[in-house]
Amino acid sequence: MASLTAAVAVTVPRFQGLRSCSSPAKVAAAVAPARQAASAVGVRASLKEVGVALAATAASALLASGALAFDVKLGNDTGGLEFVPKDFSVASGEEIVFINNAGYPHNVVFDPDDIPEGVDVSSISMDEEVLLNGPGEKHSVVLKIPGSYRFYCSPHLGAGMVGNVVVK
Ligand SMILES: [Cu+2]
Repeated sequence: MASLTAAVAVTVPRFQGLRSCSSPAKVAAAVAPARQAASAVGVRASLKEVGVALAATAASALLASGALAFDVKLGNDTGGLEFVPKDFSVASGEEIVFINNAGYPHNVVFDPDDIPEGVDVSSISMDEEVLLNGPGEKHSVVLKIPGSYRFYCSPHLGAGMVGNVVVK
């Protein structure tokens, strides 16, 4: 019992940066751009189209260069609520593709308090309320600044669906 309590105390607070409000001004600054985007459905739709176009362009470039993306499954093959893999490293600039696999809906939210300095979290993170609902739906991200990045699935944070990527 004591060890269980200790484990919870160590892991849970890492992802409560937005909720604990130890620095309300900082949190507001981090959240505001995402909220503005979420309120404008038209903007969201067109951004999505741009994203698809960019992804297609990136795919062509990757095919041409022979580079491969790093794939991460959302949900394991038996429906378990976890990223597979959940701890991994990539090269700076390597594309990471999170792919809905099982146990969805999922999403991929980077913890603004646990990414390298200088990274704009809104440029790499999904909004907390946006979900990948269908099989094979994806969230792609390219991380360029070296360091450690924590991320989680907001619907399944309580179930421990968290991960960490180190960019080298
Ligand atoms: Cu999830």
